[in-house]
Amino acid sequence: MSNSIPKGSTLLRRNDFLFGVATASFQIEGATDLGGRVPSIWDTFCATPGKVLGGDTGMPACDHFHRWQQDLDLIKSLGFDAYRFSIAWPRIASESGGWNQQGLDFYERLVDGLLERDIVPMATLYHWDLPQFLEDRGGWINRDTSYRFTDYADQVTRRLGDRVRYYATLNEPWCSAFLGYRLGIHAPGLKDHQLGFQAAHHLLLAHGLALPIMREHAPGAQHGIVLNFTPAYPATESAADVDAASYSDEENSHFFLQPLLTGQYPAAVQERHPEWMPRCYPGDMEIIAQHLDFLGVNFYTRAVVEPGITEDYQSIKQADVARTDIGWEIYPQALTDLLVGFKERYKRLPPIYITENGAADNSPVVDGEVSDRLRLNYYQQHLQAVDNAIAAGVDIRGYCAWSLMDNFEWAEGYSQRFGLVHVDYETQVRTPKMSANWFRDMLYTRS
Ligand code: IFM
Repeated sequence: MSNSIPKGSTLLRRNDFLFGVATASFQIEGATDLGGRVPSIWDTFCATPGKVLGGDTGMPACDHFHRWQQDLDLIKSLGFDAYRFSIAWPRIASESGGWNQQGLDFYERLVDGLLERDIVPMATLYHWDLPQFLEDRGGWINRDTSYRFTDYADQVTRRLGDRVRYYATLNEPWCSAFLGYRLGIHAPGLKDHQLGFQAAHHLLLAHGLALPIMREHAPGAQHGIVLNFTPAYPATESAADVDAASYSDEENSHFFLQPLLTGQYPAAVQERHPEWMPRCYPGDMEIIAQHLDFLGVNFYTRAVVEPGITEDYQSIKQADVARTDIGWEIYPQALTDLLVGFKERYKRLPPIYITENGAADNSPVVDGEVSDRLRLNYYQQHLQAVDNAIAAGVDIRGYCAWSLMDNFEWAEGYSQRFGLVHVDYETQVRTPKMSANWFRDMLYTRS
């Protein structure tokens, strides 16, 4: 099979460049009622009619809770160096305030299983599955949730310590805050601008409060956070479109990244929407702007925007552009531009890991094979985009494909398949796709 990443590319030449696959607890584990797990906001959201396509739920997902050993063998057989997974807070916490040892045992076995297979564990503490009992107390609108997260981070890192080599506090707080509390698209489904920004602040505060404790329990691990970015491009060169795109980036990207790296929310957002700004206590911004060992960057697509009629910006759908099956434009140059732009804007930019990148390609199994050509092309183009950013001087140290296997795609249910490995949800048979085999061949021929 052809290997379209040039042989001399930095990605393949550097043997310290980590290649991984990523997943998240609620999307793959299933077993939502086992092992002492308490309900999460996603169980509630799925049970609410009309919220998730097809009424799909976290059951059965990939039944990874029972099949994790087979899944780790799969990762090994595909030649990946690292596995980025998330820990389910609802498997660890209990409403009475105690900690569920069965949940901690599960993740301890998983981490040890990775180490036995010589796969680097990269754990995310929060990939959107807030225990429902905390949402009942206000969720991320309630400042207390940031402190409850800190307690949870304490428990996990106390148990797993340095065996996990990379810890991320949060995955994509933009989604938790804005999709969950501002736009009503994700759990818990609230729709209020101010609530969205308040949730964002409490998530970032949770991150900053937890980091010192995590470092104490896992001094040899790398500690960071994972953000998602959909950079905006102006629909035309008009000043209005350029301004709309620039403001969109301030609100959606820099509102999350800038406080982490400078201790300040972007002035453009504060000036335009003082009424949306979160309540901050003295000292919060210093807590948020802790040293980061790494920044995780999740990238899928770009947005093309113009001023909205009532909003500051609106996305417009481009005609005649390549798209993945979920409808997202394929535009790899935006990944290079984004990374180079960060290097230009932020003096304190930490080393970067691309913690998610991938495509929905719903190609079926035919005669035991999945010819996911769209996904394969997407990966080749985006690996080239990462290589170009490295050549431009950005310190990028790893790349995780999203995802190891098809899984529960949030509000889209099981309708969108992002996996390198096909999952038949009825039989739980896993079938590596053409893209998985391409990765395997590439990874095994690294110099
Ligand atoms: O499936 C999600 C993942 O949970 C977070 N990042 C984007 C992926 C694709 O939508």
